[in-house]
Amino acid sequence: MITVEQVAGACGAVVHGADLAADLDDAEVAQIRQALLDHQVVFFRGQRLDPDQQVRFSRRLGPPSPVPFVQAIPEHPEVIAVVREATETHGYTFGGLWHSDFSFLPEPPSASILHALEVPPFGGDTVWASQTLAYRTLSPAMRQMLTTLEGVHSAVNAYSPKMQAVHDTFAGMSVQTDESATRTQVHPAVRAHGETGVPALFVNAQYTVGLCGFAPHEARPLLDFLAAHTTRTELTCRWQWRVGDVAIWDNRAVQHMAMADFTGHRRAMHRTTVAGEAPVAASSLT
Ligand SMILES: O=C(O)CCC(=O)C(=O)O
Repeated sequence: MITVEQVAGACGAVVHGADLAADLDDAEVAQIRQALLDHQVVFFRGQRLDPDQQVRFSRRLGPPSPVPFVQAIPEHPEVIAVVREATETHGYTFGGLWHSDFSFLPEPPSASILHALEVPPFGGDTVWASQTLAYRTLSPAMRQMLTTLEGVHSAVNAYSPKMQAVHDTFAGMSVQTDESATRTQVHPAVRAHGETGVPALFVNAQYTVGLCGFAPHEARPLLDFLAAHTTRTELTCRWQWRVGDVAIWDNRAVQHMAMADFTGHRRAMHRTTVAGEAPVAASSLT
C-alpha cells in the first residue's frame, strides 16, 4: 500500500510502499503522480533501479525530454550520470546553482528523476524550493506586476563554449558546450501549472538572463530580488541522500540546487528527464 509522509512545510514528501523497479499498476502510478502534484518533490527510499528500469519507470510519467549538452551514459540515451569524483577539488558541482531544469528550452521538462548510486559520507544534499509558495508569498502589487512580465532564458552561462573549461574539470561527467547555448527563449515570469493551473514563479538564477522590454540595468535588480525571494529557507525542503534513494521533482513548481560540500568523496546519480509543455502565463492575481 502506498502512503505519503510530508517532510517539510513548503514541499517534499516521502512515498512509502512503492517498488519503482517493479511493474507498477496504473493505480500506483496515479498515486505517485498525485503525490508529486501535491508535494512538488517526492522521495523513495531503498530502490534498486538499473538504467533500463529507471527509463521504464520514467516513461510511466511521460515521454523523455531532450537533454542537451550533457552526454548520456553508454547505450542509454535517456539517462545521464550526475557524478562528482573524489579527486575533484574545485568548488563546482553539476546543478550547484538554483535552477529549474533546462528552462531555456521552448518546452522545459516537466519532471526529473534522480537515483542515488553512491553518496558521500557527509554533504551532497539537494535542496528544492516551492515556486508556487514563492508566488503566493509576494504582495498583491508585486504579483500583479510579475504576471505581466516575461523572462528571457538562456543556457549561455552554463553551456556556451566559454564554459567548456569549467566542464572539463568535471572528471565524472562529459558535457559538450556549443554556440546553440547562446540562444534565448522567452517564458512567462509566472506560469500556470500545466496540470493544476496553480501559478508559480518561473525565473531562476542559472538560466534567466533578462526580462523582456527591460534594459539590463533595470532587469538586474529585479532578477536579484527574485533570486533571493524564490530560494528563501521557508520555501525549501532539503534531502540527505542514502544509496538507493530516488527523488522526483516537478520543474514547473520547484527550483533546486545540489550542495557542493563533499569535497574528497565520490557522489554518483543517474537522472532521467520527462518532457514538459510550453509554459503558459498565469492570469493576473490568481
Ligand atoms: O545532483 C543533484 O543533487 C541535483 C543535480 C541537478 O541539479 C540536476 O540534475 O538538475
